[in-house]
Amino acid sequence: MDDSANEESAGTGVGPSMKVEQFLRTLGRTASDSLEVAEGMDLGRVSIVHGANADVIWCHKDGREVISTCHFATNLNLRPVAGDWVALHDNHIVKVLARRSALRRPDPNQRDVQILAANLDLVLLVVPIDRGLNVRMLERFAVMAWDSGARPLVVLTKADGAVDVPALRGETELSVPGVHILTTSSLSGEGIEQLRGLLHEGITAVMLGASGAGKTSLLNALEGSDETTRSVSRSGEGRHATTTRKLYRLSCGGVLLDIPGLRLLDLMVGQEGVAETFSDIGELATRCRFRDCGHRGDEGCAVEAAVASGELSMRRLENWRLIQSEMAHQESRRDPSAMAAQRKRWRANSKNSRKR
Ligand SMILES: Nc1nc2c(ncn2[C@@H]2O[C@H](COP(=O)(O)OP(=O)(O)OP(=O)(O)O)[C@@H](O)[C@H]2O)c(=O)[nH]1
Ligand SMILES: [Mg+2]
Ligand SMILES: [Zn+2]
Repeated sequence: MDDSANEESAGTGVGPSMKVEQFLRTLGRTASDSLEVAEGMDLGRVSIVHGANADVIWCHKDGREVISTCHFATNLNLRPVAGDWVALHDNHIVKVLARRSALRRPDPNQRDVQILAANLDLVLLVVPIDRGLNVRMLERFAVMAWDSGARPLVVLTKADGAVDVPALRGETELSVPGVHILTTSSLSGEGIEQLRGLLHEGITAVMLGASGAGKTSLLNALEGSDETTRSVSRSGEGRHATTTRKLYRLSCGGVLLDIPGLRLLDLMVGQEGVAETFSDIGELATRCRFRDCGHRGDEGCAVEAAVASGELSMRRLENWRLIQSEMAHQESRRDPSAMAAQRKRWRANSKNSRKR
């Protein structure tokens, strides 16, 4: 902590650095965040990145709130993304502070991963239910959310156009066990107040969902704002789809990041996220005869027995298998030793299938 802050807390009344503290809380700083910047620097939060510049929200020592367009060098410690906390000096980002959570996807062009948003507490899995529920997509979003290090929350949108909401909620519960579910409509306002209640001060949330899922509409419903939303044409090509990742400070106290819709293949899969999302399969697997059971025709497999008895749906097991193989593929692109391990697994699998 710098000296001026010490002096401030020893003094009386609300001084400038107290104001800075209050301001940082409205930017989503939590009690557990230790966000220290060097003497002479300011602490800010990235709202939006465009090219080699980022809009950063910060607060002058005198308590004035500022949004500056700041330049960052390509050799900065990390490439800033929306939600990052940064140290500023003279309209330059000098450092990106360590992230406590981050939403990632495989980089479309490179072998690396791309960070979509940083320092999150909640990942809203925004899934429309006006044309039924896309369970496959929901499960993948959940995996990605758990992997980010933040907590997932399902937001079922367009409830005004849904036929059987209780049944859809039931299906959702089975797909993402243990995750809280909200049903909303940006049209009728259903569920918006509850969502506001969850997005209070100290919470940073990001909306994860397919294009056209209703993310920007949710933001507008929460804020009474009029950010342009996608108008979906019959061909499915909507105008005004969100194209940038941007941070908004909500009147209910929280911070919300709106990001462009993702496609199925954009999704990142990691071990932990799969374990959390498919905890029911993990639980069943403890009862398989062999500890390394592949749940694919193995003897004494409790997972497949559960499918046979109707306890677990075949669809869910199939999606789990698909995600497993993609995970292996993504890992192998990043790490040559994983590639070797994967080949070993493939060989084992083909042996198993020959046995069958
Ligand atoms: N009936 C109904 N339509 C909705 C609701 N929410 C959004 N829509 C419509 O769905 C379309 C897509 O909404 P957006 O909010 O732009 O979707 P988005 O998820 O932000 O899409 P991208 O920015 O492309 O990722 C628009 O035509 C909205 O009017 C809702 O609650 N009910
Ligand atoms: Mg949008
Ligand atoms: Zn098994």
